[in-house]
Amino acid sequence: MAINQEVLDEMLLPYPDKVQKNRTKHIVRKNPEEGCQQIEANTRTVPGIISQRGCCYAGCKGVVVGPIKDMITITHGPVGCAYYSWGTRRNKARADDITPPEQIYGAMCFVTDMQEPDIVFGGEKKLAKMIDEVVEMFHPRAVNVCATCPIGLIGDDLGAVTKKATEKHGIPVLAYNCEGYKGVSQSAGHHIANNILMENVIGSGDAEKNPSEFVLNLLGEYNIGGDSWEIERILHDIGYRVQGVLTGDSSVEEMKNMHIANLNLVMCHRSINYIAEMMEEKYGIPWLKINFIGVEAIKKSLRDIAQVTGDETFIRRTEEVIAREEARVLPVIEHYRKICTGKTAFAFVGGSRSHHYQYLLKDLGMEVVVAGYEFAHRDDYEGRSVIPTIKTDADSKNIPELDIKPDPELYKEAHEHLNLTKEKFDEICSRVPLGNYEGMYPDMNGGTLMIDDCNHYEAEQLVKELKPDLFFAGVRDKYIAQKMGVPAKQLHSYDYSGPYAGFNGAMNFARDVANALTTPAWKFIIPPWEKESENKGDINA
Ligand code: CFM
Repeated sequence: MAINQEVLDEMLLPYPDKVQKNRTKHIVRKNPEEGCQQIEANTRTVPGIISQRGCCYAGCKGVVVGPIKDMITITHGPVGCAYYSWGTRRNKARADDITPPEQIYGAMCFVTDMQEPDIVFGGEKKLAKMIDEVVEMFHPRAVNVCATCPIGLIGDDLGAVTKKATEKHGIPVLAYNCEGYKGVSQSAGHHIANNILMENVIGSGDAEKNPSEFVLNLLGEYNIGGDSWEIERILHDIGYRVQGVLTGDSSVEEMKNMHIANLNLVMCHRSINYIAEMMEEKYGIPWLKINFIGVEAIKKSLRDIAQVTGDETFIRRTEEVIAREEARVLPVIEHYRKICTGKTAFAFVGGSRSHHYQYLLKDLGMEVVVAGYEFAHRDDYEGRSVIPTIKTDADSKNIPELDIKPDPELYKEAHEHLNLTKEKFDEICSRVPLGNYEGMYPDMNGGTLMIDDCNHYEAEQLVKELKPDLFFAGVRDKYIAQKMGVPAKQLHSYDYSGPYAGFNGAMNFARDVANALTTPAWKFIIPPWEKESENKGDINA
C-alpha cells in the first residue's frame, strides 16, 4: 500500500519550521526508482517532542548486561532507575550444568539507593560497602556496576571503587560509565557495554576447543520470551555446539571462552555489532548476520551457516531439520495465514526488530506499510556500506572506541577458524554475506514509509490516516493505537507470549496475530475522530 505525500505533509504541518525541517530528514518514503535513499538517524531528538527512546543506562544495564544470569548487576544511583529497569524485559534464564539456581540473580534488584546526602558528599563509600555486602551474601562469580545520570554529575570514580573491589574479592567487578544522558539514546549504552565485556570478559577463559566440534556464538539475542532457547534447539539439532549467547540466558563462565568459536552469528546487529567486529579484529573469527524470525528467514540463515562450514554433513543435516520442522509447522501457519493475508501492519520497534519481523509478516501474507526504529543508526536502515559516510558528531564521540589489535597467541585467519583452505573460503564468501548487513530499506515495498525516532504525535497521526490492521510497538505506544480501535501487539516483550523466534516461534506468532485480528473487542471501540466531541467549548470559557 503506497502512502500519499499529502498524509506526510499534513502530519508535518503543525510543527514549527525548524522542527519540520528536522523531522523531514528522519522520514523516507521509498521510491524504488531511486537507489537507497538517505535517512537521518542516531541524532538528538528535538526537545519537547515525546520520543519513545530510552536512555544510555537502559541500553547498557537493561539490554546488554542485565540478562547475564550469574553476574550481579548493581545500579549505582536512585532507586527509581533500578526499579523501572528491573524485571520488565522478559529475558528468561534457567539453571543448567554450569549455573546452579542459587547463582541466578535476575529476580532480584540491586541498587545503592542514592539519597541527598550521598549526592552532596559523594556515593563511592556507599557503593564499596554495597559491593562487599553482595559478595558476602550471594558469592557471585562477577559483579557489574552501572552508573545513572547523577553519578556522572557528581563525579563518583566508579573505576577506582571497582578496581579496589576486584582486588579485595578476587572476582571481576566491572564499572560501566553508562550515565543516562550519554549519547542520544539507549544505543550509546549498547556500545559501552560491548566495550567493557570485550575488554574484561570475552577471551579471559582458558578452555581448549575440541577440534571435532563446530562451535558457534549467538550474538545480539536476549532470550525474550524464550527466543534463544528455541534457536539453540534448532542449532543443536543440526549438530553445532553453541559456546555462548550475548546475552540471553548467558553465564559469565561461558562468555569467558567465546573466543574458541569458529563463527559468530549476529542476530541483533544494532546492539552487538561492536563485539562482532572486535572479535574479528582480535581473534579473526568471522561473523554472519542471521535472522531467526520467520520460516523463510530461518531457512536462509540455516543454509548460510551450513555453507560457511563447508561441510557436507552439516549441509545435509540442515535440510533434514528444515524438512522435518516445516512438515510440522507449515500446516498450522497456513491455517492462520488465511486470516492474516492481505492485512497491513505498522512496525515501530528499537533497532532491529522492525526489519526482522517483516519476514515473518511476509510469511503470513501481510504488508508492512510503515516501519521505523527508535534508535537505529543509518546502517540499520541503509546497510553497512554507508558506514564510512556517517558523520561522527559530538554525541557519538562521547563513547570510547577501543583500540583492538590481533591477539598474539589466539589470532587466526578467518578460514583457519573454519578449517577451510583460503580458496574454499573465498569461494564461500562469494555466496554468503559474511561480515555484511543489508539494512531494512531493500526489504521495504515502493511507496511505504521508513521513519526514524517516530514520536507519539506522529504515530497517532499515521495510525489515524493509514488505519493499519495491526500496530506493532512497545508498551509506551501500544495504547495510543488501541484507543483508536486498532489492535496492537508488543514486539519488545511480546506482551505475555513467545517465543517468536525459530519454527515454534513462527507458529506462536501466527496464532497471536490471527487472534489480534479476529478479536471482536476492537469493534466496540469508536475512534475519537468518529465521535461527536463531548468537550465542546474552549479553554477560556
Ligand atoms: Fe536489539 Fe533487542 Fe532490538 Fe535492542 Fe531494545 Fe529489545 Fe528492541 Mo526493546 S537489543 S535493538 S535495545 S533486538 S529491548 S531485545 S525489543 S528496543 S528492537
